[in-house]
Formats: sequence, structure tokens, C-alpha cells
Amino acid sequence: MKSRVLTYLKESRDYISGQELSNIFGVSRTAIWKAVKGLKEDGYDIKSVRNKGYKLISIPDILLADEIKYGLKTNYIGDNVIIYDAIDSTNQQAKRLALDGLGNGTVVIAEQQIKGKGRRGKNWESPYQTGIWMSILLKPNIHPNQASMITLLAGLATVKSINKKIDNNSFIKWPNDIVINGKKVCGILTEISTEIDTVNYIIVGIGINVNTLEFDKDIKDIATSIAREEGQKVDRVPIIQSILQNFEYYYDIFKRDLNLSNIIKEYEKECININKEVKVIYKNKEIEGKAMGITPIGELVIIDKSGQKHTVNSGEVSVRGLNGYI
Ligand code: BT5
Repeated sequence: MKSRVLTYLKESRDYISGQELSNIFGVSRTAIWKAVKGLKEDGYDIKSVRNKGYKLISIPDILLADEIKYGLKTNYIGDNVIIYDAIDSTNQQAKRLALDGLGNGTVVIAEQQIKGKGRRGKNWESPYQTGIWMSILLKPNIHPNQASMITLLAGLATVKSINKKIDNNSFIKWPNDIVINGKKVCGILTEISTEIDTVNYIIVGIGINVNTLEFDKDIKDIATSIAREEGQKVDRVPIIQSILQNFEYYYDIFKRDLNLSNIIKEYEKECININKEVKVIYKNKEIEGKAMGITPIGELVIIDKSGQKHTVNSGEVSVRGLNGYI
């Protein structure tokens, strides 16, 4: 009842009376009053005026599954959205849910992660209500060695969503970061469970600093948030919706082609590495050279000083000249 009342309140620009709502839903006015009370408890600011009824004034800055699903234009990503106030890691939780049988496209989000994960055991700081800490559970019929391309799809989906919101452009830093003004605003962690040559499930975890104003001392020189760059607080729900929509769009193309050939051009436009001097630590070797592009399977192509070409499919990359970011 709460979500049905909410939908009505959102759609009506003016006051709507309790009697009208009770007629529409065929329930008592008390049931309507209870639903409104529940919404107020969830943080919705709803004005009640005698003889006029109810009017929605503002929606809360907390993440609610109904808010995310309301108006979400996807076919399956986000059909099921599960939100936690606090969890160890949304990737970990998505894994547990995958083992419990939850389906393709399930989205797990937390207001706070207690043990947010970066790559190779690194930590991902995820303070309460300041960011988007989100994992998408996927069950594609692909070969395990195609899975790393999904990180690139998530990066492209996210960079486009952030750029829709801000004046200052953000860029992908291949393979799994998004940076604004040379600082990291987003990191992506894709994890996979496989059999010999099939995939059980893939979890793509996206962490975005949205309204963080202060960072811990260990990352304050390399991290930024959308709000810091924009100088104002930003709503998280539209960004989440946009990411899920963009992600589904690119993911469907990828599943059809099983490579990135139809996405690469767009990706390269958003990628800060291209045509820059880069240093990559790859398989314990350091490669220095110019990043030339991305291959159809998502590798970074580098030409070193002696003219030798290298293609790397993962690694720590630093881009020369990226202000404050190594
Ligand atoms: C990443 O790893 O960038 C992947 C981060 C993925 C986070 C998401 S949140 C939802 C999902 N659930 C999870 O548990 N994880 C995913 P990596 O490239 O290894 O970068 C990690 C490094 O980034 C750390 O060692 C810090 O230096 C830095 N870092 C940590 N927290 C940060 C933050 N909030 N913003 C910017 N940099 C951060």
C-alpha cells in the first residue's frame, strides 16, 4: 500500500485527499493514513492539510528499493533490488545471494560497507550514506576468460551516468577506475565463480564517492567525490538508475557479440589513457610507453619506446600527468 500511495503522491502535483486515495485503492481512510505515516517514517516529507489532503514535498536521501525501481527503464537489471543499511561488502553479499539461488540482474546496495573490497585484498572505504556501494549479480552464458570485459562495460555505463550529472568531465582510467580532475571517484571490482569452462555467476561491484566531503588521510590525496567536484550535494537514486540502464544496454550488446567490438569506439572516447604516456605493472614487469587503444576483447595496447607493442589484460596503470594521481 505504501508504494502505491507513494506513486500517486509523486504523480499528483497538488494535494490529494485521503478520501480520494481510499476510493482509488478501495481501502479505508485509516489504511491510507497508515501508509502515509509509514512513508513519513521512511523520511518522506509529506504535508497533510485538513480538507485538502496530502502532498509530497521531498523524498529522503536514503536508498529505498521502491525509489530505485520507480521509473527504472530496464528489462531485467534491477528487477530485484536489495538494500542494506550496513553490510560487510555488497560483492560478498551478492555472492551469498547467488548461492541462495537469486537470479540474474539482482542488484545489491548498501548505505555502508564495513569491509568494502578493492582488488587483491585492498580496502574500499565506504562510509555511511555518502556513496553508491552496489553490486550487480549476473549469470551469463559466457566463457570465464570473457568476464573481464564486464568491468569495462560497467566503467562505460558509470562514466556516462556521472557525466550526465556533472559539468566537469569524468574519465575511465582503464581498467577499473573513474577519475575526475586526476582523482579517483569510482572503482569497479568484478568477481567470478566458474566451473572448468563455464561461469556460475559474475558479480560486478561499483563503488562511487557521491557526497563524501572528507576522506581518510590515506586516500585524501588520490580520492574525490562528485559533490566535491560539483560543490554541491547530489541525489544518488538518479545516478543508480542511469547506471543500471546504461549497463543493461552495453551488456546486451556484449552478450550478443561476445566481445567489445561495437563498444570500443565509445569506450576509447571516455578513456583517459588513450594517447597518453602510461606505466603498467603487468605480471611483475613494468611496461612504459604510449597507450594506443583498447582491443575488441578489452586489452590495453601500449607501444614502448623501442616501438614494441604490448597488449595487457589487467594490471596497475598509472598515467603520466594525471594530477595528484599515481
Ligand atoms: C577498486 O579496487 O577500485 C575496486 C573498488 C570496488 C568497490 C565496490 S563498492 C561495491 C562493491 N563491494 C565491494 O566490496 N567492492 C565493490 P582497486 O583498484 O584495488 O583500488 C583500491 C584502492 O583505492 C585502495 O587501496 C585505496 O588506495 C583506494 N581507495 C579506497 N577506498 C577509496 C574510495 N572510497 N575512493 C577512492 N579511492 C579509494
